[in-house]
Amino acid sequence: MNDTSAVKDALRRQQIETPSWAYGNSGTRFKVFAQQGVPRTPQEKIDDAAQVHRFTGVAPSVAVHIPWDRVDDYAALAAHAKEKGVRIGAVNTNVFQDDDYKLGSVTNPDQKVRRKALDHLLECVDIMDAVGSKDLKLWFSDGTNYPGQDDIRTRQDRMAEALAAVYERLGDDQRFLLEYKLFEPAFYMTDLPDWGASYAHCLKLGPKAQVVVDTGHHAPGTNIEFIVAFLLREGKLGGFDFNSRFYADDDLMVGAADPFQLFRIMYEVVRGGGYDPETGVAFMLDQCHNIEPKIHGQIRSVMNVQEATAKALLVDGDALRAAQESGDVLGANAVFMDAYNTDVRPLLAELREEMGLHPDPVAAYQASGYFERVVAERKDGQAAGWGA
Ligand code: AOS
Ligand code: ZN
Ligand code: ZN
Repeated sequence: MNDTSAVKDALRRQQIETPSWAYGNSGTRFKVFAQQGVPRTPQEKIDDAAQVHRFTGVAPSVAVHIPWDRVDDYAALAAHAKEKGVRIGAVNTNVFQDDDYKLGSVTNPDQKVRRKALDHLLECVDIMDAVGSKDLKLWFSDGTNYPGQDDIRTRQDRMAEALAAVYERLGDDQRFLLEYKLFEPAFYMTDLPDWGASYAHCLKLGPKAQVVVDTGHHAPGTNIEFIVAFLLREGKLGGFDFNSRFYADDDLMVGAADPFQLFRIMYEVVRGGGYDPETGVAFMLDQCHNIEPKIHGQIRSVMNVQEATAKALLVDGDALRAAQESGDVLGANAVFMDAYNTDVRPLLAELREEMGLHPDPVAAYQASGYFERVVAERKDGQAAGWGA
């Protein structure tokens, strides 16, 4: 796409979901650093997410995490989001933070634990109904630490059984997004370690089961854009959990470690027809801000995704195809790199002004006084969930 106004139109339609847990205190297993002005309630996390949307114009939804965002009245929580100008997006399940899950959740050898985990997943579908969410995000920490600890194949049977039960419970306009992760917290064997395993389970279940690609969950050197291209072609790419990975699942700001990789991923999204919100590919952030300010970090992350997207949209498709078809290896690569090397910041600043926004979302947020206000108002902010 070369025409600037078409690129801007596409960018105007982009929707990037921020996670409620990005606004709470977070850290490593060594230390959670408490920050000032951090939300005390799920409602306040939504308020912060609304600020990201207010200044970027492209972050209209916020993912919730159960039980971290547990409330008595979910319909009221959805109404609160609406009042603040955003909506609740994916409902994230949590079957990893309970003593019972030491040996796994849905793959646990103990039937009672498996039942408890499944009940939680089904309860999350009830919550989806109440808040009007279409996406259930499933991530399992299940796996083993020692060879022989449990039977790998039987655990796959248990996984399949649980996924089938969740699938059955989904409404017509709901789906689940199945995440995979190479390792951590299990270190010898993970029950859903890669996209192939997630894909195979989803394929068996049907169209309401799709794969989510967390950019931090791969072995070093993995060609993530290949995975994206493959899943899109099969109609199985449900969405992304964007973040940056330096060593393992660092969950740092998307675009920080490897902006070129993010561009390559976004190019495959655009190329594969997964860009428009109607196609159902969810662009979610899965990040935490342990040492940096959180709302500011989310705004920067949204901007990083926007920049990579703008560059991907700028790839001259005709020139690229011509070079590819004539076997012009370096010509094709040059077309690709031209787009990547374009400074898209002026275009995005212009777009924001056209959208009635300040051209510099970070500066506008900092000048708004929101942070100072919440620092004064909120004492004893809530931990995001980890190490609380
Ligand atoms: C865990 O590593 C995954 O990335 C999940 O998406 C997880 O649910 C999320 O990080 C919130 O805990
Ligand atoms: Zn994730
Ligand atoms: Zn992760």
